[in-house]
Amino acid sequence: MISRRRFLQAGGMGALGSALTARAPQAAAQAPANAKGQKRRGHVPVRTLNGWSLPHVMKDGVKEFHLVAEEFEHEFAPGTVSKCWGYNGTTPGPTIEAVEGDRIRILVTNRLGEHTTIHWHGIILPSGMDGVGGVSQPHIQPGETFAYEFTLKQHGTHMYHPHADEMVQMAAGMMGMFIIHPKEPEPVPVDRDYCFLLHNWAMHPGTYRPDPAVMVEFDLWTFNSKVFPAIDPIVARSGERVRVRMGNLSMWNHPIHMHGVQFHVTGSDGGRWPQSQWRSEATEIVAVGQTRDIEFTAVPGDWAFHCHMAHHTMNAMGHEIPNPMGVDQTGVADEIQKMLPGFMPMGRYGMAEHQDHVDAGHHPGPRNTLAMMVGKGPYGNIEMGGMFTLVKVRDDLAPGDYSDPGWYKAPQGTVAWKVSGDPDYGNPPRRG
Ligand SMILES: [Cu+2]
Repeated sequence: MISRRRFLQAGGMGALGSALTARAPQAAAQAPANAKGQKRRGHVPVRTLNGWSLPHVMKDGVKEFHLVAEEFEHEFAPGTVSKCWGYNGTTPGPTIEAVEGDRIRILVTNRLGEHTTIHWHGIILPSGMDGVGGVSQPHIQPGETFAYEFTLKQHGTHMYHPHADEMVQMAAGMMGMFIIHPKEPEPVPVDRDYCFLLHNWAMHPGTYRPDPAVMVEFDLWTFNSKVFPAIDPIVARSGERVRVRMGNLSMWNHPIHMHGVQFHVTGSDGGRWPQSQWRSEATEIVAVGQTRDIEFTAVPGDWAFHCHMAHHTMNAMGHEIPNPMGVDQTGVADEIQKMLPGFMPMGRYGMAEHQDHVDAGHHPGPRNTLAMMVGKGPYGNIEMGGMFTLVKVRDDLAPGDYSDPGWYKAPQGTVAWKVSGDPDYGNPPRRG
């Protein structure tokens, strides 16, 4: 109950928190209350950023899902489309949601030009249902439909992906999340439950298909196959308890960083951890093949939420360019302009000017290729791309409202202000 009271107080609801604490632990164990003191049974459905959950049908007490592996056109953000592979028309495929103890059947139809399988990553099941082509089953040939059927014996944040020509099929976008809710209500319930997958893509500038042979120099870094500014915001009402579940099926580890709070790392493939194992962090590495759940109490504002690898918050860029930092290019620019009339020298003082040049049309760039840094906020260019979104928390948001509330209006006196325009202002100490 201690941490429960702490989170309610952090949300400015101290009085309510004390009242709840006083109201006997056994009631809480039966039907946990949420931040607004309402009793709740069962779980909150997960909210897949830019995605969806797969509906099922009940057949003889079995929850039956149907995934279709296929190719389609996918948009990473307005301005870049690609032929991708995924499930049921989307990358990532739809999130599968079920409850611990469920018997489930998943039909998998292969509409690709080559064979496939699906591996249920982190899920405890019979060996023959594990989906490793050639080991646990024959491959699913083009046109065939296979059934996987097993009983869910655990809860947690899991994933699914092919285990056949993996390098190609995952590079093309085949993956999804598999969320198993616990059978019993959670002792510390959450009000909002988000999930997404981390991935990387070798979408070389000017091309329309991911290159599966690339191992290091990727061009696009995505949350659920979208890049900033096309990634949905994580929206919450002040004081709500928010969980964000992340899975990584890319080829890099991603230190995911959130501004404005110390979140708790509360779970993984191993389910929700005992509260004694929760850790306070500001950045959590989600390693390749891992899942991590973080939870926090929503604090009003617009808060950046991103991978902390700086290149992973950029869109397509040339990786093998000479370093122009500190180089006076004025003489050279005249010469180059004779051959390339649109050429503009850039990067002497840094790269922030890149966004202004692109916005002004000076750098049209290759076809079907997003600018490296994009986005406009209330105070100017955001200069981000890739794995970046915002946590948007407002006092007046209705419970269950996930729509983008626009930009935060900071209370007067709470925004950093300009003191001087003189570079020699003041007397800052310098060592030595
Ligand atoms: Cu990263």
